[in-house]
Amino acid sequence: MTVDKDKLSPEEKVKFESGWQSNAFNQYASDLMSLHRTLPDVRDDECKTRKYNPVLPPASVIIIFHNEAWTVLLRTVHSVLDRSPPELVKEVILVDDFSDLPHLKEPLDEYMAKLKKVKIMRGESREGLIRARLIGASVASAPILIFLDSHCECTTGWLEPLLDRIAENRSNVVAPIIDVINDNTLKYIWSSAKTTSIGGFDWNLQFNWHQIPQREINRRKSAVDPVESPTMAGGLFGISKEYFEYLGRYDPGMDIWGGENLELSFRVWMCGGRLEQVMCSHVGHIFRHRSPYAWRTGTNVVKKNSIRLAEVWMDEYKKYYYERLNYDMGDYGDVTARKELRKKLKCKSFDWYLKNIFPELFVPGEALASGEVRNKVNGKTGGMTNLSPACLDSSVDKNAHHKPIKLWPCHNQGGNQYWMLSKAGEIRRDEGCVDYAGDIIMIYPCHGMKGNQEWEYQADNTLRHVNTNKCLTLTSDLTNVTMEYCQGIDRQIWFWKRKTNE
Ligand code: LR7
Ligand code: MN
Repeated sequence: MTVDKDKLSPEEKVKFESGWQSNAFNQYASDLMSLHRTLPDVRDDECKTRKYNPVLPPASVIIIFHNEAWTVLLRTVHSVLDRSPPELVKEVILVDDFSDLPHLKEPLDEYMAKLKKVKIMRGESREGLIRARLIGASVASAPILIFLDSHCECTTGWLEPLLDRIAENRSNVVAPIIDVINDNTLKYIWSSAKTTSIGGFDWNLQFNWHQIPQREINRRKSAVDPVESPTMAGGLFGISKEYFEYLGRYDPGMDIWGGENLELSFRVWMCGGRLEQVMCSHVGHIFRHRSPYAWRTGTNVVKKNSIRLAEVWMDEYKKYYYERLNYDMGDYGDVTARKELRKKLKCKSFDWYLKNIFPELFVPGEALASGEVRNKVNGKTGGMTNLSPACLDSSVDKNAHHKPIKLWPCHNQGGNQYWMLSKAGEIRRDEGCVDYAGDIIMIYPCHGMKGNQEWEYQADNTLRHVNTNKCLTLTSDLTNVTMEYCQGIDRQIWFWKRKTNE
């Protein structure tokens, strides 16, 4: 639905704006739409005729929320009840994570009282999504747990293929294909990219998507067979309740948001389970560009959660994440109990996981040099008038979109100044490579074919672009980087923080 804001009355315009403000999606549009709207059947044709185990175990569907919009939450619940065989949904458990919006109190209780299968749980304090899910799981009475975010819509046939995989083997942990519900129009969008991508992560410990590798394409008989996935996005998945408990649920020391998805993904694989993306199950999710609700003040919860998972699961590989943080760890609490869990379950090593489950991931250990790249000459960088040590700087987002490389005062905190020189001659961060095609020096997705992405760190500490035989050079006004013929002048001399042979 497209709402033309300019045609709204002044009062309606206020509602429209505040809907966006408090949700980071178009609540106004959602409020105009049916709670039982029809969705397209986006499944591959082959999915519509697939046969599943005739006796599937029923599920408890757990939906956690903090200050969710009324119509969006209700549509999530109705989409579960409307599009699942009734015998397969034993209950829907709503966990209110200490919301303060009034519609989520009595009005929600009253509304849900009419839906026999729906239970509402409320905590005494703000727990964050991880502990909120633990509350839901602790009261669930069905053999299968299905977790959903509170702004989802399930499509026809979403549930059976998930349950079927768990019925097949209780250690299969399954995620649907997560389609996009547009944050503005609320349109359910089907994109073929979703059916060719699976979950990964980068060394910032952020979840990302990558292409299904050839070995998985070869292994499966059909394109709609479930795909093994190194990680999952985290919000939408199914797991046997018994297996969830056996595996140690979640780390209750994780707060608010983040990290739990990789933690559970690593744990599943390393402790004998299997994580799958089920291609015949489609659930929509409203992806938003910012988080609309309050987090904790004064602590970086994502960093804390990520350090907890790195400490317990990543063995010697945790250092690649810590380098990004410049080893500024802060207080991440006590992880002894989680380490004991890993021992008790006799889980495999992270090295095994990388080699067997995610061999596509670039491992920084294979880099020749890493860390900040500092010029010999001080720069006039970052709009500062005084001269300061100048470092190569660029943000590299998940998709390695085309950002120019700039010069910025060295800040010694990793982040946008953390680079790796790969054996293939790439200057890279995650999936982004420094690329020069004769114009601006940019970040471009790494293609592994040398070409415009091949650099040589020469004995005189210059960075030579092999294709053009030019060197990365500080501009003569000391404010930017450019490419010039290599002369070994000071403006062409760069120092990497670490070299592997040191
Ligand atoms: O303090 C909180 N308490 C909550 O109950 C914070 C959040 N929540 C609820 C919230 O209302 C929502 O239902 O938790 C759910 C997830 O929060 P979102 O929707 O703000 O997060 P997200 O969709 O950006 O987050 C993704 O990554 C998270 C990492 O911790 C969780 O794993 C989310 O479940 C996950 N969402 C998905 O996997 C959907 C697909 C997104 C992708 C990729
Ligand atoms: Mn979400």
